[in-house]
Amino acid sequence: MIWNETKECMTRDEITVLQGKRLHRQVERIYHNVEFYRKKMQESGVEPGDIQTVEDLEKLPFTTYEDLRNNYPFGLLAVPRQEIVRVQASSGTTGKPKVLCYTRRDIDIWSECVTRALAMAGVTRDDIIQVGYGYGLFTGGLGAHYGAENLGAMVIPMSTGNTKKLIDMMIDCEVTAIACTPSYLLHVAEALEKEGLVDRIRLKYAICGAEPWTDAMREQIEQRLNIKAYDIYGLTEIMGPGVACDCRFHRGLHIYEDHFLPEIIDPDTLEQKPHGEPGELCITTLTKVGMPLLRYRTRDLTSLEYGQCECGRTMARIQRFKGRSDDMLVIRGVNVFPSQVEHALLTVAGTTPNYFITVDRINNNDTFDVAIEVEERFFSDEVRKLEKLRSDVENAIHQTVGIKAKVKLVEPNALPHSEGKTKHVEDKRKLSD
Ligand code: DLL
Repeated sequence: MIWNETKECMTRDEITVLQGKRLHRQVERIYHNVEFYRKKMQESGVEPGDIQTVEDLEKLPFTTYEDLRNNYPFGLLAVPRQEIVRVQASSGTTGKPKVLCYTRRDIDIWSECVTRALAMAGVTRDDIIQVGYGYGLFTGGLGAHYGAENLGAMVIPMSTGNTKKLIDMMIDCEVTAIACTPSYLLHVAEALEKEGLVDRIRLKYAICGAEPWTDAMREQIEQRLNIKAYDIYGLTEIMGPGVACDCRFHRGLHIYEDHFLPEIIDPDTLEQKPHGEPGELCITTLTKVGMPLLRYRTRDLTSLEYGQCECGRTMARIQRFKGRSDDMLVIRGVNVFPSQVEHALLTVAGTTPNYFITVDRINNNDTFDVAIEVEERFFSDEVRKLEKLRSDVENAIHQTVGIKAKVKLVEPNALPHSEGKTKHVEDKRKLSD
């Protein structure tokens, strides 16, 4: 099945009734099949029968990424392992990744959600789409790929890392749509401009996500490439890309409420916030079979708009993201936790745990700078040793985090120290304007 207009335009009452039914069924299944949730519900005296409507959501326990890590890799499965046909993963704060397992049906629903998102952007089976998200454990590549195939479009699985080839094929195959991170698309725009090739492309749409971006960035992409650009949101734990996407009015990202039950909570008190108020987005998966999650704390800070959109869709809209309630940074589309840098430093002798990360966006590219205090002796020894240490640190960070940092080694006490919680990060990007 492709775009389901009926579902996307249900009345609020119809959505609420459908969500209540699916929530009830999901909680029954989870209670009987996932020990982690059964124990949590028993601890708070909640029985599956207590959950009949969306109003009962508050009685259910939250799920955090620590819970996922503690149950790595298959502890939260709600089906026998033989029913799982795919695993995807995303980096966690330290060590083990967060793993997500899909049944065949989960993959079908994921594809359908991405198909809806592409259709919302105007992509049809007549389009030729390049997928420029990474393929592999990251959900971007395969998620966009299956959604576009399900739509019936012609898919070119470019993945990341070869801009020249991407541009060549974009021109030769007369590509009309692209799915990639917004910062990468700006990089592509720059390369096209440099080679004087902008007039040679046939691109009409871009579906960009995986990292925070601004309306200004969207307008720049649209103007420089003469296309329409759309925002797509998602996270590995819930599914991958396609949890929500914006329409041509760009008044927030429509979340597919028939599959995902969103709520906004206060990240400190964990109380639910009234409709429209800002806080942390939590999502309960209503139809996921393999690894369903209850009240998953995304850590993404936003608010939800429930009024009908000008496009006619009634599904709630996620408003501009205001950042995150934890210390995760999304740099060039990659999730980075400062503690990963700390772990990388532990593997290199001569470094200290005193580091400072600065993230900025210069010419639409994210910069990732890390300053690290190293032992005094490196400054009295030959320069060669300092340079070797710098390159070891760069490699260790690259291996742990997955992207390259620009590393600067400094003398002991050169970085700001504090008695209380030391600040390790400055994010200079203005992403919430
Ligand atoms: O980034 C899935 C994805 C792939 C989404 C391709 C869109 C396109 P993770 O690697 O698990 O999954 O990272 C999820 O990235 O909690 C947000 O903080 C951030 N994020 C994802 N999409 C957006 C967006 C994929 N459109 C984390 N705007 C999320 C802002 C986004 N932040």
